[in-house]
Amino acid sequence: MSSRKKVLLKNKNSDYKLKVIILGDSGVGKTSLMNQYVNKKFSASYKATIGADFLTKEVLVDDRLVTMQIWDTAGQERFQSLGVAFYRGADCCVLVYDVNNQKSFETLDSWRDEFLIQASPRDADSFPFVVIGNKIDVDDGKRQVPQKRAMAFCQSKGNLPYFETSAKEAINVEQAFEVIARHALAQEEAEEYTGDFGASTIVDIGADADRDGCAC
Ligand SMILES: Nc1nc2c(ncn2[C@@H]2O[C@H](COP(=O)(O)OP(=O)(O)OP(=O)(O)O)[C@@H](O)[C@H]2O)c(=O)[nH]1
Ligand SMILES: [Mg+2]
Repeated sequence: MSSRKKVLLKNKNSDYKLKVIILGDSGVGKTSLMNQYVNKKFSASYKATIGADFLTKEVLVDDRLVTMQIWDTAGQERFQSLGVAFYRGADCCVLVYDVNNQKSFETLDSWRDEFLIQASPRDADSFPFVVIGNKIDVDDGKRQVPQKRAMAFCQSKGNLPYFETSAKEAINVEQAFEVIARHALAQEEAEEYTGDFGASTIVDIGADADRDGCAC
């Protein structure tokens, strides 16, 4: 067994810090999704987000403790850029629309483009986006975007994971964020291995540890 093993050692508090950014039109439920996920609360009253705000949540991803910093942005300010610094270092971008609002679906692409311009990730094609169609609890008759159409969009953008949720009824919210965390962690690790080591250290423990019965 001659393969050399590389182990990524993190600093003492060995959490991974993951930055997740939620984008989408005003009123689609970005704040509600974040509140449902982090605080398990839902409010029916609408209070538009101003600028951006974040909540953190610690989660286990395959036995690794990660801290997700979830940034909720204001849909009303889509053309007022939050600035390049805000997007920098993002590990996953969540694109939210309202399944009962066709326009909020049609703007997903421009939210995605905007993110890629601002964040300018090293590899735009592989950057993890997750798409959420929210408010599925609303009367079926009011639905404007068929699931098939949303799935076709996600497929055309490189097979993006797609979830239909209700922040109100807590449907699929946990599941969506679990996948978001997983993709964000994979992205963070990929970035570290491509040279942005930050406070981490790569230790090459070599082949010796694998060798059977030979101390040389
Ligand atoms: N029925 C239903 N209503 C929802 C759901 N999610 C959010 N809402 C309602 O939709 C309205 C807008 O929700 P927000 O979470 O504030 O929307 P937002 O995307 O954060 O809006 P901005 O901050 O303006 O960008 C509020 O009245 C929420 O109560 C849902 O899953 N089902
Ligand atoms: Mg909001």
